[in-house]
Amino acid sequence: MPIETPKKNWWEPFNREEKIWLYISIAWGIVMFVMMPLGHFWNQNVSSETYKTKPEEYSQIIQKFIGKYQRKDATGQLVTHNGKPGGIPVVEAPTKEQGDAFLVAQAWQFRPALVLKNNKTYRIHMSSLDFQHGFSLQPQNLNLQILPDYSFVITFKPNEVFKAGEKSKSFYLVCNEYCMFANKTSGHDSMVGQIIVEE
Ligand SMILES: [Cu+2]
Repeated sequence: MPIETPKKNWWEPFNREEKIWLYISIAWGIVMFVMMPLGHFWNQNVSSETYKTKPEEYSQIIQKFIGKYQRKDATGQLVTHNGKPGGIPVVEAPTKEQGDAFLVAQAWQFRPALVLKNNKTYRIHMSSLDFQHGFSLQPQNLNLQILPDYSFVITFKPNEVFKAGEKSKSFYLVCNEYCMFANKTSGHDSMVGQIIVEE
């Protein structure tokens, strides 16, 4: 049986229910329109500080940065995220007063794992060595784009509340811009980085 043609009555006035929904959507539209400029004054916008760079140049900056700030354990061994020599280096980021921190996204990893002190301000540069990646800080839901050829700086101050006995909190970086797959063990879906906030 064919679908019946609806009764042609669009020229008739709205009924009560239609009117209510229409007013709700108009009111919501106005709320959102007002919220956007207000967000600017509430400091809800991420910084727009950007620099031109090149993958080769940024790769060298990252290497130098990791070489200078990678964490060492009590025996002087360099610390990595999984405790193995080839792991992602764990780096004690310098605060804003001490200098800039750097993060790189590359298929399919974020490097290094940054250690931040709670309630200190940091300037974190981020760039990509290949194609577009995403920076999604979980579970805080801060979402940014990481692009090659640009170094994007966020100014960032963790203000975590620690429970008694808790010394650090781990946050995950997830790539939220599809950057292809490689094989069963690495690819966009396994591209996860880490930020550690310490008291
Ligand atoms: Cu990615």
